[in-house]
Amino acid sequence: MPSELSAITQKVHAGERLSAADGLALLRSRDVWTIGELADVVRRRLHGNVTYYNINRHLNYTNLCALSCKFCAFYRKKGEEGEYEFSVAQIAEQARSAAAAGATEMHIVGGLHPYLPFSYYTDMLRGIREAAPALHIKAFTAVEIVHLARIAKRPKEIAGVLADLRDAGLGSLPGGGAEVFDDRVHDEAFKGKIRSDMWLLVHREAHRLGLMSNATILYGHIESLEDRVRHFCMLREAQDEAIAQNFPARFQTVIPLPFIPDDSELERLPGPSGLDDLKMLAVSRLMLDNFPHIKAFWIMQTLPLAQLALQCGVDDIDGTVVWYDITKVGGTTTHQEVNVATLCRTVREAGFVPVERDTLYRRVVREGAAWRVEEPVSA
Ligand code: V47
Repeated sequence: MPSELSAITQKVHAGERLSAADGLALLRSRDVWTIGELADVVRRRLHGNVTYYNINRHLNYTNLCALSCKFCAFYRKKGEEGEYEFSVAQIAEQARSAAAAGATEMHIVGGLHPYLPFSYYTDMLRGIREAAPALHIKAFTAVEIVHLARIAKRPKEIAGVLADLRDAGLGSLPGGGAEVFDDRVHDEAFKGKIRSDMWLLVHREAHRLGLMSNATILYGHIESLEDRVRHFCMLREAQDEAIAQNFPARFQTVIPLPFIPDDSELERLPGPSGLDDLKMLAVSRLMLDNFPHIKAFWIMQTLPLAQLALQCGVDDIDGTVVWYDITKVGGTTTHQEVNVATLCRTVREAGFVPVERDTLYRRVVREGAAWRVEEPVSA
């Protein structure tokens, strides 16, 4: 084994926290098998041989966006070909059909729409609640929450706006919009978006209110390895704080997102390689020792690579998805679906036991068309 990883190996086996320097050494190393094995040690300590999946639906309610992030191929401007926004009735109908097909979660995010009023968002949540009462609504990235606070004319009241959304039916926050917590990268690739301090503040307020959330890191574009490590450390500190303050909720999962260059302003870049993907998932597991779960989002990593990632620290393969517009197969295809049988086969082939979870990582038990949840299956 290369000596550079020996000290880290000892720390992992002793259950010690890795430093930023360790994180950088891991990301710089080409020894992906050792890194994967170490991450597997941690994931088995936490989850044994279980791998989680869920039956969900993604919904991107509009692609109209006030921002023009260079890495993003999803946004459209008013009047541009392909722009859309769904009505509350259309969204409620999608929720009804998702619930009828057995989904337990609806994951909803969209662009920062320049004209829709705040009531559209609360009506959307209430509409889904009415159409599909059992469906968990995981919606709105921190960037959207800040946008909603602005259009509600309460820009300083993030907690109040989150409470209104929660009262209308919001169940948790997804992890999107974090990108990479670095001001240089921010100003170059997603200027106009909130910075790391606001992203973390929104999640802190959510946790204080009892709303669980996730976190992402978008890698493989113009960020450095040091930026990635700093991002991990900032997330880890934020979770330490949520734990120390005994907030009623905290981060559940980190989802490393490989940059997909197609059709974006940064499409000259190659995007990360498969080895980089595996390493990022494994290093996420190793660095984020206070995050219960590491999720591979097969839409972005592809299902075959997500399967391999299960042996490199990943314990969650996300869901059936069905429709996804933010990154598209071949630049155009929004129908991106995998059925439960395929998800389970993928997990079993990798040597793990598939367990259906709900958004809060409770085991889902199905009896015919009905489902219920059991006690939490993990910390
Ligand atoms: O916020 C945008 C990213 C995110 C690109 O919380 C891109 O469970 C790669 O956050 N290449 C949305 N990524 C996805 C997301 C997510 C996915 C699955 C589960 C969860 C969860 C969250 O996708 C955006 C942005 O960071 N993104 N464009 C791109 N070209």
